[in-house]
Amino acid sequence: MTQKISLTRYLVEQQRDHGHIPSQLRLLLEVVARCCKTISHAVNKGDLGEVMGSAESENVQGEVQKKLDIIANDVLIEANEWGGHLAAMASEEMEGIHVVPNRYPQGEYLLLFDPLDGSSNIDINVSIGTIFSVLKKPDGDAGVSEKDFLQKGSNQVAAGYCVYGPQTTLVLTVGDGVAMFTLDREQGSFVLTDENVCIPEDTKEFAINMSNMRHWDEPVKRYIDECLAGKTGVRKKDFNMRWIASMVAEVHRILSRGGIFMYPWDKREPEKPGKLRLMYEANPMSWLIEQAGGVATNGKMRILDIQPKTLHERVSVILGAKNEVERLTSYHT
Ligand code: P6P
Repeated sequence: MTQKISLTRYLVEQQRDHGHIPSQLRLLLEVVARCCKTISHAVNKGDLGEVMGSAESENVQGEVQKKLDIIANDVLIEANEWGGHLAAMASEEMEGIHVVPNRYPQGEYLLLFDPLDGSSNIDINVSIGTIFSVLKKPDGDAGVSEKDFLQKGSNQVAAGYCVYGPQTTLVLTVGDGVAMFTLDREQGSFVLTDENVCIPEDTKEFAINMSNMRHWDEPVKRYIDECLAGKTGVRKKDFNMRWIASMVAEVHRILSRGGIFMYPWDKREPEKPGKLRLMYEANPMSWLIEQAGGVATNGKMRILDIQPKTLHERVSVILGAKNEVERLTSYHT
């Protein structure tokens, strides 16, 4: 029987071989993984627990919060305060940063997360997930402020997500490729089930919310029209379409079998550069995609090169199969 490699063993051996996971970062990642197990347990309760439905409140984005949004956020905040590995946290569900309270030692890392992405799918039992990104606090003054978080995605030291679907799977990169860990509920631990994940450079599967077609910019309309023309058009091959309305599930599909995912800017809210958030959705997902051999742009530039101006800023996202993302990006430029 093949030996099961736990997340802890993977992180220890990765540090031994590549040196990218100092002990404080390993502690951070193991705490986040434990949070994902707790969140998975809460999500799986469904109507059998007191976790479903709206929390009758709105988040900083003006979106109605689900009870599980707040539960997931609280789990991550409470579990990451006392370890001494973090200086502060930022979340889609909180307007400002959460500085580690003075009663605990402060560490050198900054943790950003979307605690439960795709939460509109909770009530219909469709996969949702937790997305996280880790930065290092810039050297300098003892305190920590929001501006310390405003770093390019290329500065990330770790990024990942946990998808709560038929399996609960943690997907992680520290800059040496992408590894996947499936939750072994009997052992209560994440077990390595895939590493050196690789996205094919070509695909026949695209993901976009087609109901927004009339609002898209011309380059996106051209790209999608060509996909829809299939064999009869310039692409000379037929395409399949998916839209789950859960970015974590879409990215997991792409990491598992390839594809391209798009949430481009559109005319509905022209003042916004896109719908998805740069710091805790697009940046971690873009690094994972690049580490698996894919490409991630906002239509004009590499997402990881974008200099953030505000914590909750949005961005247009095109990510996945190298040749497809480069084709659509070339239509923009
Ligand atoms: P729409 C979920 O709310 C999310 O932020 C992403 O996970 C998902 O890809 C997108 O929004 C879905 O947006 O407009 O199709 O509901």
